[in-house]
Amino acid sequence: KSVSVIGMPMWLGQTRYGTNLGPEALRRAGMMNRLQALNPDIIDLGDLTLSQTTGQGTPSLKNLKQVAAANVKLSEKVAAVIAEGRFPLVLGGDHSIAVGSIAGAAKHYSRMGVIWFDAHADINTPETTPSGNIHGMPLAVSLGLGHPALTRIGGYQPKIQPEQVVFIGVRDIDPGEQDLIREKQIKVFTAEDVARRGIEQVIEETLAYLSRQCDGIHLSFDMDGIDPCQAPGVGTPVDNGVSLEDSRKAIRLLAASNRITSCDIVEVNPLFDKEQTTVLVAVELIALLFGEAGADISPGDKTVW
Ligand code: DIR
Ligand code: MN
Ligand code: MN
Ligand code: MN
Repeated sequence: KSVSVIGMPMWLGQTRYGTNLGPEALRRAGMMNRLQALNPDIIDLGDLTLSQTTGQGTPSLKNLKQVAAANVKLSEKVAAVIAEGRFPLVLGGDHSIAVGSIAGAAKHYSRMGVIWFDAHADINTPETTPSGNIHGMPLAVSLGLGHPALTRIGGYQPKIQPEQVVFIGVRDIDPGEQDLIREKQIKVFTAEDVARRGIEQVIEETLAYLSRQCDGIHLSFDMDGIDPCQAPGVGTPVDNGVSLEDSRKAIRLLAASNRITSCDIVEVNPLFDKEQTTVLVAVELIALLFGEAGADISPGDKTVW
């Protein structure tokens, strides 16, 4: 598989400076050498140039103008990478960048599925948001809900349908988000579901659920889905997350399925990290996604870990 890495040094989708330093921190931790040892056809396109100046939004859509402009750029880049037959790996940055990733990727598929690995549901709208932070809205935007400057990126909307979405690891859902998830009947595996039922079964059910109609699957992986004891370098940690071991297995199983067609790794904040823990976990998970020690593991095989 040919892979193009795109850095998105974005932090204006929330209010804590530092997620913009994520892509560079992953590179400094040796990500590209590790990936190129697995596959020489993994190239780094570098970071997109993004505004780092706050302002130009409203209380319910902070920094709207900058976030929208960044996602227009990213959607074009992701679309171009896929048009070349390559796999886009987008390094965040906060989770607002999923707006552009999904806008760019979804146009290549008739029904693209989305796996949303996260402590949060990120399905707020300007009407339901408790924070005004756009990183809490990208899934709603992709479903066509929210400000047109975001929902119309790429010239079409919605990008995906609710039945093409699966949440994994969620455990901090706002009331308005809960209403929308119920109304749209979106498939949810909470962190507790993962602990109780086992990650193998959760991934198997996720893939079976999306297999019904999806011709591509975007994995949007928020590092705060992992338990903060094991991945502390995030802006909004939530206790009782998916264990690191289960997170590794999830990625290995998804890699082995060969169904993932694009991916974001988001919300690494090196300024809140403890001795590079989270950065190194992110690098490891990315390496697993591209086949490091485990690409040949089939979903039924539970003995190898
Ligand atoms: C909260 C926190 N649901 C909000 N969201 C996220 O502000 O909308 N934190 N995504 O990482
Ligand atoms: Mn998120
Ligand atoms: Mn989150
Ligand atoms: Mn904990």
